[in-house]
Amino acid sequence: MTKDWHILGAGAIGSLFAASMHNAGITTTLLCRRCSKRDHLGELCIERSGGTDELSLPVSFNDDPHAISHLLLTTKAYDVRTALSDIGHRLDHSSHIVILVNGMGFMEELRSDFPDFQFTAATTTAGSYRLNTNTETDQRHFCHAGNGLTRLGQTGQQEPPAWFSDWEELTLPCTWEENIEDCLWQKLAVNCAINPLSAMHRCKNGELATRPELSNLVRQLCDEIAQVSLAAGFRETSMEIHRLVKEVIRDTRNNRSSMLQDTLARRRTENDYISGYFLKVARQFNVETPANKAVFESISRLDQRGE
Ligand code: KPL
Repeated sequence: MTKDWHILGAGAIGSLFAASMHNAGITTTLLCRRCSKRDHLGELCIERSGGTDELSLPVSFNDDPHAISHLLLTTKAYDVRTALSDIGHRLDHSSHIVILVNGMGFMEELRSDFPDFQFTAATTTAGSYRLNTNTETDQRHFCHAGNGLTRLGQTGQQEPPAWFSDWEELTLPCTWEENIEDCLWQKLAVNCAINPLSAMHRCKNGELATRPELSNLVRQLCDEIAQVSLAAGFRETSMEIHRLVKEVIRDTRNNRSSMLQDTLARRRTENDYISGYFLKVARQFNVETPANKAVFESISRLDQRGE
């Protein structure tokens, strides 16, 4: 058993896992770029239907020299590379690094930047969002909206490593996946169909099913996603994408997608690592994807204007 994890990127998902690890008796330290040097504890408040968790976790600063044995990284997709290089001096080939980030494309970047490091990819359907919008303060206040399922894996590693026993103790359900690439692609595919449309139309996920003009667009996106998935060898996603997207829209009907939350907060979106990555794969296999290209370009324009 490991019992010692650092969390880099304690936003909505990172904080949820930090709280869950702490509650499971794991020594959990928040890595901090922004909080003030005077504070040595990170205050977390997580509301859920069964009650509220208020925790104070130890904080470590990126420039601290101490080695990190186990790291969970939960930043935005476009921050992954810089975030990891900021603490690169605290990691080595024996560190275990779990990357739980929306989108795809950054693992390739990390493997080329840090060829000796051991990376585990993860994807989650757990729901959490920030309740206080002032990210400049050290206070972190979130709503835990659903447990979902968190899937972890390493290409070519069928059996879970010893440290995975820590994750099995969490109240958040976690599984080790033999074929994590399929899971990552499936999540990407669902995000491609939901996130850009919900952000462009500033609507909750459920409206993508109830407004006929939007449900037609969802269908067009899914048709293209099915073709690219088949060409890229993701047969199950290709067969299931229409059903999957309908289910996620139904199950998250009252949620604002992460991309809509980013645009409402005038933050950069993860468009390049969601639809952008998808379009790259489509080009590789010479599949035409005009609907996905159009939504990618709309969100890029929003990103450029900072809207
Ligand atoms: O993962 C999501 C996101 O918002 O990024 C979905 C599944 C679309 C739920 O909102």
